[in-house]
Amino acid sequence: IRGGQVSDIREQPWQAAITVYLPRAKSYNFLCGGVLIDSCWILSAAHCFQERCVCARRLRVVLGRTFRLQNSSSEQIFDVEKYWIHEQYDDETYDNDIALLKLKSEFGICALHSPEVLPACLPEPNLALPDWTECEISGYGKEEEFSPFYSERIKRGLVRLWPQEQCVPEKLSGRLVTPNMVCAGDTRGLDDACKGDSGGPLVCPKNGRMTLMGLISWGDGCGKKDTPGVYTRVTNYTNWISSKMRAN
Ligand code: 4AZ
Repeated sequence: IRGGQVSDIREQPWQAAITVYLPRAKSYNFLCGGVLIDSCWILSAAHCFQERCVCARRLRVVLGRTFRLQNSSSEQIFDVEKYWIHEQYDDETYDNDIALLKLKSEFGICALHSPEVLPACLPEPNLALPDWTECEISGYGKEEEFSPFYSERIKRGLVRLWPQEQCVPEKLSGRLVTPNMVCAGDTRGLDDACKGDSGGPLVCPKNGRMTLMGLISWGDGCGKKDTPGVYTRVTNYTNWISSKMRAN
């Protein structure tokens, strides 16, 4: 997260860190953010899984950590049983940039609710929030576009939902924006998602609950003035998500 503030996992208990095992290094490497939506289910961005051999058996999901690399008594760690990339995901435009992961469990229960681990609410399929609604993003991603490091501590930032008609290629170095994307940015030009935050949450208040409206997907740099971040529009996928969960 560029700008924003350092946070505590209890402020974003649905935040997941997705890691991948690198056999050469014999260690798990941070890959992307994710969002806990149910005891055994994590949403993330499809583009996180397109390069390297990101086989399900090499993935591991970490929940409940304020510090990305520091073990904590509140953490819950899971292997991944299987994951699904959206069938219409387009790796050129990042259209349909959504992936669903099923965590491995012995008895059908995976994440246990705690102050540090709690799922985000999914929106109703037709939920449309007013333009410029203030929402929150979070992640362990970079604090500057060209920083060599990911953030060691979880951060959160405040961004506002952009009117769709203002979210156009001219604002995003010419790249296409589809109806499956939603733009959000800080009108002060400070807070924004950045590299490594992908797959993580954009949550907005709805009836007093934080509701998952977006998944961090792409942008033109991080925190440039008048340049929004682009998010997968979660309301367009509630049927895709629930049908996968029901069938599996
Ligand atoms: C990335 O590279 C990335 N400013 C994600 C979000 C944004 C930029 C880059 C939005 O994963």
